[in-house]
Amino acid sequence: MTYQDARTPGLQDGILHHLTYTIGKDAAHATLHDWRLALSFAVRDRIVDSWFASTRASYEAGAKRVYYLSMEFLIGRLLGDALVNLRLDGEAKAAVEGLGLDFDAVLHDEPDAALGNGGLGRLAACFLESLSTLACPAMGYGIRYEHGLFRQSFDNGRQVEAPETWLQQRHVWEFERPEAAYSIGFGGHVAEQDGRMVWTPAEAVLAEAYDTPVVGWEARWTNTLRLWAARAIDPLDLARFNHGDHVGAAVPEMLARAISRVLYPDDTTEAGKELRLKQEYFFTAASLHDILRRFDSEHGDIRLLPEKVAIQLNDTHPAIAGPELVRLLHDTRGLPFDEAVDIARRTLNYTNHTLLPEALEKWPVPLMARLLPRHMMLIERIDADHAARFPARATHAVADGEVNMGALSFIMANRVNGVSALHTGLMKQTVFADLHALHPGRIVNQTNGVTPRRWLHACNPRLAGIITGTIGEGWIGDLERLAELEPHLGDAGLQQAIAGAKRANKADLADWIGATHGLSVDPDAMFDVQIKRIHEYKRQHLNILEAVALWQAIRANPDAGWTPRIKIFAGKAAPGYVFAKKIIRLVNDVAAVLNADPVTSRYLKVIFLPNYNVTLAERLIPAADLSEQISTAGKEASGTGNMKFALNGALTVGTLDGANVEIRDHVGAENFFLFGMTAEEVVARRAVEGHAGQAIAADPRLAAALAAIHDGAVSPGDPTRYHDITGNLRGPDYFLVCSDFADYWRAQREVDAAYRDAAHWTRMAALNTARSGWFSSDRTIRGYMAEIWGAASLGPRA
Ligand code: 26Q
Repeated sequence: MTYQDARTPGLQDGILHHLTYTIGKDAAHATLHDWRLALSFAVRDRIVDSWFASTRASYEAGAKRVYYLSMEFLIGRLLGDALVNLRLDGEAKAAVEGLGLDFDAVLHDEPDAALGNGGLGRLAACFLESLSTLACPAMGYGIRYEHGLFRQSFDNGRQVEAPETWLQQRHVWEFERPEAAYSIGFGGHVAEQDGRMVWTPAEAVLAEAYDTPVVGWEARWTNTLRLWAARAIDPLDLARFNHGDHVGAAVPEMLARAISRVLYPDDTTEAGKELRLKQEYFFTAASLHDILRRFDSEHGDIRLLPEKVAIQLNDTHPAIAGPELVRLLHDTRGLPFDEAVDIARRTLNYTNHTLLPEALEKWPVPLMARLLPRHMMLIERIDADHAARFPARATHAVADGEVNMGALSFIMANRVNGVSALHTGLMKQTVFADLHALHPGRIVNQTNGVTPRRWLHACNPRLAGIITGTIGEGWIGDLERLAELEPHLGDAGLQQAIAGAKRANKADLADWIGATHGLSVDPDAMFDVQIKRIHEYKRQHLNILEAVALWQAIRANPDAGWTPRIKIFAGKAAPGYVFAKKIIRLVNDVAAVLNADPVTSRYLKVIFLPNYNVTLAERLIPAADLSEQISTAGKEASGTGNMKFALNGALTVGTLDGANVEIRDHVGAENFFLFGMTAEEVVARRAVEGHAGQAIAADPRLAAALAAIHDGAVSPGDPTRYHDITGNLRGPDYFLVCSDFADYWRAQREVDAAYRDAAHWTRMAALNTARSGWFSSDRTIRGYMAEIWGAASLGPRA
């Protein structure tokens, strides 16, 4: 079934039409790039009808709209996703091959849109897809960064960053909307005029909209992702130009464009950066103006706002939405202050994604007051009024000369949610304990999810085909139906097919690794994968320490029947995070030594794949046997990679952290390799004086692995290279790598033994797939709709 009617020509005609009339090339001279653009335009044509129909249906229903405000949308490539959701993938492959082209090569020509750092940005992208699949009238708002997350390469094992340039190619999915543009002010002063406060900004930039349609499964519904680009209001300073200053005349344009030039590459706060605060206000203000303009065009009475609009703040990055909305309602529209605050608070909701103290956003009061003077006044008043109503506790948003954006978001939100059960519980007990006591019921949990269209159906066609062959294709739009697989898992043919699909995915990956990185890997070895941002709390160094210990054990006893393993790492470190970059170098150095060892490399190889992104994840996850989810308990808010692996039939070795807890509950403890301290035990352990030293003294393996690294076994020309890492682990070891090492080693040896029983392993892997249906982002979005937004589906089937 394809979405084609009498007016739409066949896809091949569409491709040729766009090649000629949009790209301006004839087939004889077209490059792969031209063909990819032509196919994308032809596919985009098919989305537009669904898009218009959705927009019409939203207006006609007068339904509540959901707005998802996020600094990051890590969307990756869009062509394959669009084809799958339009159910055009088969026709497209035939059409492209009919033109004599390699379909995969065409798909792989698309740049990976990396407008995000990691989990938070990818979650936003999965949510947009699910919002469309569920026919929830919604819109995503963000920034159209010219440069997304940097490209990573290695120079002698060290991370090197280069600018990412996705927009240097034509971005075929977007529609420029010059008519939707708003002036966004900064600085200046505030004065009272006729009893109202009036903010006169010192400077202003233009926010210009670019819309990308987001098509849901089977094109049931299509929402919009609206990204804002910054422009100067006057593109040229004519006075300067006329005085002969031709370069200076372009400076205002350069300064304005700087706001949407580049994504901040840190996934923990880099505090105090003025440009970052400007980015936050820029996109939040533009989005709120747009939301109110749309509201006004549909409804008369602004008091209806909370009934007709739900705004979700993706972390505190858009937290300035609170004061900005109050400013628009009170200063601009003249509502009484208390009513303005009440309306704003009933419209806004806030998702918290981290409890790490360094990632909780705080802005110096003087910076806020200089850049957004009226907002600073409003923040003080909102905070004072809140404190006056709840005098007993210290829950201020403004304290110690800083604005605490988490507290501000909490005070200004109808609902505040965590992203896994454990994380939500910890929010109540730790950072938001006092605010939670004042507002019990405000904090709710919505455990994260991932879209099964991209993360199983599209990225793992072999497994998806087997599932569909067994239970039909209903699972793609209703992932909990994967449970229907379970009664079939005793079938030897099905087991063989599942094992065969994994083996073929691994062979593909092995070929790719050989061709692109020159390392030969045996597809029958266990593929052990840790892919995520590099962070001490995620403990890539625990994984590599175990690799060194295993290497030593194999060397000491090469014929002990070791289970062959390939340890695969990928992930970027924030450019300023020195320790994380050192971990990358360590992994690369360990890889060089181990892979060159003729005795041990039959059993253990290590590779760090550069430039991790959504596309690489789509290649690795279907080929993984083992998923490393080994963060210090209490630190990973949820994780979403963990869900993608389980869904694709990888077993997890993991701690009781984030959504790991819920994954284990769903797939069964016997199908999950648990190790390590609980969040509570972590807190207690940290209080033990000399915990790392004790753990090292008790575990000769750990001591030897640390000593090898310390003594330069993997950095022979430079023996002190890793003294910062070994010093940290032997000393403070805040993330308790040493204290969890012995149990991690134990769990890994259980993994080895389990992998040797291939039939049993396949059964456990298949059970992971069959029992992961709950981790669909469709389930998550249904939860937000019912418990946070009060929004209804407008679709026939959702
Ligand atoms: C803030 C201020 C200044 C500069 C950067 C930042 C910043 C940017 C990105 C702070 C945090 C982030 C990203 C956080 C993030 O990705 N958190 C992850 O969110 C996922 C989705 O909920 C969870 O699954 C992960 O556990 C969590 O780490």
